[in-house]
Amino acid sequence: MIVRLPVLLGAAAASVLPFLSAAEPPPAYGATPHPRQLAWQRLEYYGFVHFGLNTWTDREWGYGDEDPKLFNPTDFDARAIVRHFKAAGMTGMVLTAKHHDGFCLWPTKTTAHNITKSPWKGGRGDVVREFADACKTEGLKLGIYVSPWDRNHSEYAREGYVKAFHEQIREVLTNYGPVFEIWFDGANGGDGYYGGAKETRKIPADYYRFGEVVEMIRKIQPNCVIWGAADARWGGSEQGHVAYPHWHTMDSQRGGNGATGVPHGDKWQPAEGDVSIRNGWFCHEREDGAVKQPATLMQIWFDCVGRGANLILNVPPDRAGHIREPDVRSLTDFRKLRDTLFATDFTRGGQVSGPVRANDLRFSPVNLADNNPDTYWTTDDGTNTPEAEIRLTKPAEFDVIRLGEEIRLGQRIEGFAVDAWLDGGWREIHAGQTVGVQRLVRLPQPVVTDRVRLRVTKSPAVPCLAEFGLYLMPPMPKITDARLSKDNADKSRWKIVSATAGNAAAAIDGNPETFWHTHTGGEQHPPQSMTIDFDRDLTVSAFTYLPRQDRTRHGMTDRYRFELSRDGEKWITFAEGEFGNLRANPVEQIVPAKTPVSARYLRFTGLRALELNHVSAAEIGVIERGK
Ligand code: FUL
Ligand code: CA
Repeated sequence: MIVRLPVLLGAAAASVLPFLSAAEPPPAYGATPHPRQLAWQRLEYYGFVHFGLNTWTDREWGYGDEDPKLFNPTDFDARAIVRHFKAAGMTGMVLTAKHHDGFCLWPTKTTAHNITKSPWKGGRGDVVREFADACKTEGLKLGIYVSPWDRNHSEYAREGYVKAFHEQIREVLTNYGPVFEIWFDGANGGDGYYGGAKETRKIPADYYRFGEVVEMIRKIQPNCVIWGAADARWGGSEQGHVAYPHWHTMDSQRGGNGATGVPHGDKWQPAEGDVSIRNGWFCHEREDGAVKQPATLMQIWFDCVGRGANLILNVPPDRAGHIREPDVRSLTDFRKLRDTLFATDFTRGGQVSGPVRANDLRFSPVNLADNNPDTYWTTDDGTNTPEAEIRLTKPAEFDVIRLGEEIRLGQRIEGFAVDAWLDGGWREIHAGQTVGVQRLVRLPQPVVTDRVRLRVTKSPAVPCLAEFGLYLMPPMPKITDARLSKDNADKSRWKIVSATAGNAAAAIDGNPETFWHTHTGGEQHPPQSMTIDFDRDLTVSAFTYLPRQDRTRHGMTDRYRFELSRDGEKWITFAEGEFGNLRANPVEQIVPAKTPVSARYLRFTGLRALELNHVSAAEIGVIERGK
């Protein structure tokens, strides 16, 4: 039968309509979330805090030989940081208690490379404790990142380190109260300090013995979501977005692509999109001008949360221990935009009609528009592609559609469409695929109507839909391409003097899409160089390197040398070193000078390739003094 009821009648209607019978809910379909995963999927949005020795060395990946004395924030206040996150609408935060450099931000017994060796608070500080207390006071959840890869530990790649690593996990999960998520990063770069050995170490398969780790965590904190090793997965980019169509499930035998998930997979393992509000994960003051703007964050929201993944947004403190001003502004304005967008749901108060499972009003389509994720609409077995109609209280203008499935019964829907009543007929305004815990659609332009129809077009079992909302996007500033720092010096008069191979001009054409590579008639292996003439003297305060942006890592160079010359004959080495984390996050790298140097010629040399055996660069640039 078809019911026509105003939304507000809701459950009370059942008692005044005695002919309606009580029905069984549909049986669960396929894999379903564990309660800890369901609770986690509802958290939606939380912070990420990368803080540690890299904050002082201005690097993304420490080598492991950094002096713990460097860690000395002058005005660290965990509470102030957590308050910013709370004001931003976040539900929690994850702290890098140990990054790849091995430095532990808590007084661990497992290694001497820890906070007790820092002058901060006379060696009696504990950053994990301070964040745990602050989160508790402010009502946010605390998560912890403990890097498996440890470039400091002398026993890394041997049994001794595995014990220490497991013990580190035990410490952070035992001594600081509830931890909602533990993060196990997959990076294993190979080389490092390793107690002075300074070598490359390879680890055998299953080296970290995550099976044991999971077992231990379940005993200490059964509600803790294990990211990267069990309960939740990487969304496949460090840009925050996940792919669409998007599945919460994976294949228990073969895994699958984390960005898309596996359709109707047998293992529930929802995705998290991770991204930094800055270019890098650690705070580099030079990146103050490149903080992601609210419009960019909104785009990320649609491409992450709007596809069914959780968003973890990194907002790293500086050396004072503060979240920097541009970051706070962006977070605040982004929150305002979201609040404005979701303040009015035009389906509220509307009249909803559609088929109901066994005429039981618990399964009424009214549940679509009650803004309650715990109620849902479903139909009789076999009615897999039903339609529901909503008559709005008055004509409304909207351009955002929000849908959500009752995921406790599994992820089902593979196709849906939304129609609007326009000029006396139904017109399809959107056709989509998956829904999952949440699907947000932005229409190409606003629609004005007072009648909307939702059609499920493909589902292997009866759909169970919890939410359907319509909203209007507030005015949004244009997204500007921030791939290249706007401080880069003008290159229009630059010329290539020479290159050992390849089309080096592509690295100074200002176009992030074109790149120099030395894969010409076979691979020209590193080292490979190119020399640039600035056409005048520049006072160089930093170099920039933009890795190729075409999603391949061939020739991406993670070891570099920059040399400068006044006359093209006598050269000085300006900087030589390593770009950390290029593989996962190929953003523009900035190499600052200790003191600015005046020069007319620049030679860039790629010393090592991430993949294959040649050198590539999308852009080489210079930041001048005072810029
Ligand atoms: C990556 C790490 O290598 C980065 O440094 C950062 O911690 C990011 C969240 O994960 O894979
Ligand atoms: Ca280029």
